[in-house]
Amino acid sequence: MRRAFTAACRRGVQVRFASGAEDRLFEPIREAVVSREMTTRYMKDMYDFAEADVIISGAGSAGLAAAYELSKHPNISVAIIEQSVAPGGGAWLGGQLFSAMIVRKPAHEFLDDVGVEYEDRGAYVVVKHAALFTSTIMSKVLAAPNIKMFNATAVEDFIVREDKVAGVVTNWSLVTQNHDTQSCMDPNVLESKVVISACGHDGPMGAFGVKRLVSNGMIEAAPGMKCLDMNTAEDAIVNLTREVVPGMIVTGMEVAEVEGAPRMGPTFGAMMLSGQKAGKLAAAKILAEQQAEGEAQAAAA
Ligand code: AHZ
Repeated sequence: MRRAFTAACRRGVQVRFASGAEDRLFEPIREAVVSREMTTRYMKDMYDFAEADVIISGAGSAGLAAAYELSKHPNISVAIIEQSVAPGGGAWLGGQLFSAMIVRKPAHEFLDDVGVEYEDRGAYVVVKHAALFTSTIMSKVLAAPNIKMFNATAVEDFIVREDKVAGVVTNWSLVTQNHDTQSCMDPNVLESKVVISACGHDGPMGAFGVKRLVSNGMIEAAPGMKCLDMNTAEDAIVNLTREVVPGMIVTGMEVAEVEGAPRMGPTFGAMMLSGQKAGKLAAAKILAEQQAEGEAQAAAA
C-alpha cells in the first residue's frame, strides 16, 4: 500500500529539486521532532515572557506601531497578546472593505521609517493596499529579537497591585469565548512594568482594557467614541495617548473610547502616530527604570 502510494507520488512529481533523493522531495523528519520543536520554543517563550518589560494587548495598527517603536530598543522585552488567530486588527483593508489605506501627513514619516511605499497626494499619502502596510510592519515586528507575539490568546484581566497595572491575565481565546459554557477554566498570568492597551473601539472584544479599568473602579468612565470628524479625531487621538492609570498606556481607537474623542473612520495616520507615541512613552519609562537599577547596583558594589 505504502509502496504504491510512494510510486504514485513519484509519478506525480513534475519538477526535480536539489535534495537529490530518488523517491522523495523532502528531507526525512520524525513527527515527534516537529512537536518538540514547537512546544519547547513556545514553552520557553512563555517562561521568558512571564516577566516582560512591556505587554501590548492587541495587534491592530496602533499596537503594531507601538511594537515597531519598541523594536528599536533591544534591551526592552515586549510580549504582544492578540486574541485573534490573525493579527492586524482592522488594518488589512481601508474603509468599507476597500483596499487603499489613506494616511494624512505627517504620518507618512512613519511609513518611511517602516519602509512602506505610497503615492504622495499632497496633504496625504495613499498606500495601494492596507495589507501592504500591515504585512510589512508585522514582518519587522515579528523578526525583532526582543519581541514575541502570542496570538489566539486573549487578555481577560489585569494584575493590579497598589492601584498600578502590573501585568495581564490571559487565556487561549477559544477558552475565553467559552467561559459561559464550561465550569471555571482558570487563566495564566504575565507580569510587566508597562501594559500598552491597543484593543480598538468597542465591539465583541474591543476596548477591553479601558472597560476593565472602569469595572475595577480605577477610572470613572469610558464615555465611548463620538461621531466621525477626521480633522478633530486624528489630532485628538495622538495628543490624548497617555498613561491612563499607573502602569497602563492606552493607544489607538481605545483612546477615543476612554476620552470620548471622535472617530476618524478610514484614515490611519493617528493609529500609527498614537502607537509610536505609546511605544516612546513605554520605552522612556523602562529605560529610566533600567538606568536607576544600574545606578543602584553600581552604588551597592
Ligand atoms: O483582535 C483585536 C485587534 O486585533 C485585539 N484585541 C481586542 N481585545 C483584545 C483582548 N486581548 C487581546 N482582550 C485583543 N487582543 O486588538 C486589536 C485591535 O485592533 P483594531 O484595528 O481594532 O484597533 P486599532 O486601534 O489598532 O485601529 C483602529 C482602526 C480604526 S477604527 C476606525 C473607526 O471606526 O472610525 N478608524 C480607524 C483608523
